[in-house]
Amino acid sequence: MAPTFDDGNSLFDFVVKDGNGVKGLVDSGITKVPERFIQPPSERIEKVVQSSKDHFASVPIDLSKLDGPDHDQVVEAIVRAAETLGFFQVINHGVSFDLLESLKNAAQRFFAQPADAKAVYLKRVSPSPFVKYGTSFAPEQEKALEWKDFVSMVYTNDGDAQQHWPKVCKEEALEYLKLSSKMVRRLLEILIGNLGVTLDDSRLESLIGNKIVNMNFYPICPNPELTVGVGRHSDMSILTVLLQDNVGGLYVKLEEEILDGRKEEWMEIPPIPGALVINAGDSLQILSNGRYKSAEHGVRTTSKKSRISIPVFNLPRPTEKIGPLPHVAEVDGGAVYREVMFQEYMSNHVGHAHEGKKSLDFVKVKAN
Ligand SMILES: O=C(O)CCC(=O)C(=O)O
Repeated sequence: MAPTFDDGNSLFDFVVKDGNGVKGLVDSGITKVPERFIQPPSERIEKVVQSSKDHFASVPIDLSKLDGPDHDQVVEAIVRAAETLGFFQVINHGVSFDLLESLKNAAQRFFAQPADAKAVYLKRVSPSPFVKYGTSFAPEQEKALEWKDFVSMVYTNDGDAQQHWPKVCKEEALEYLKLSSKMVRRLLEILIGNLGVTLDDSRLESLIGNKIVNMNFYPICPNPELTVGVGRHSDMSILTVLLQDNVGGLYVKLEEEILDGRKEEWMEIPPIPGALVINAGDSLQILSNGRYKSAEHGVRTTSKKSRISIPVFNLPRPTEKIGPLPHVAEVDGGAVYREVMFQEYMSNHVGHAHEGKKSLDFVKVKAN
């Protein structure tokens, strides 16, 4: 029989503090979503549109063509996607289909473990500062919890990853991180080059040298219309790479310029076998003085099937200063963001519940 939670606190303890997660809740046999997970209507991802068949959200960019006669068109497609939607999908990205499959299986293995095996990585008890298991984004700060469990693995070096990351998924996660990093470096060079700027190797590496692999698990949800898997937010990264399974649920919010006066709309980034999803993060928006769009996105839940996604966040190193590139700010007639040390930006971002692109306000230059 499903457990009864007498009050919100015992539910919170069961899901968050004891590490049973949303998966534990669903496995216990609940038939309706507890109050604590019900999102106010303004936070639900409701007005959704399909991307048309020829839209770059659903037509992947073939990165192998960067080495052939279509090089310029591919560069243009990457730039256009980063300037408008902030999202695109890629194939021939250097991560094999087999590895992508193994990676999804590895994530399934992690979450299929009993709660006790996962709970050793809960925030306050994890044996390693590099591994954290949890649920939702900032449970203590959130009025309504997100319908998601996750494990987060920070990369420092191979030795630390081999020693500290969970055995059931570390090999696949590490390989994925390494192979996708080569592609990220190439994409970054293209995007920075398009701004008319050349950065040396060490600066480029510092901008994406802080890497985190997450594995997300979204259990089936009895009332998907009331919940979110992930609330609307933007990433702190320069670029995020994401593998999703075939369930679907990732949506990007269309920016006002695209909507042309229409009300808020969300476009699905549909699953494409073998493709990886790329999105621009806040750091890239800041660096480009707002020319590239850090995409506001979120995840819907479903009652049909659980879902897996595996993002790699390619972030600036903690002591790296991020601010608009001087050349771009000069051409644009001024910087719209102030410069900060990335760790300051990160502390502000992780200290708050998801709230769209609000984290960018932290560095926005106020108009006089
Ligand atoms: O699961 C997804 O598709 C997106 C995940 C995400 O936005 C995140 O982990 O920040």
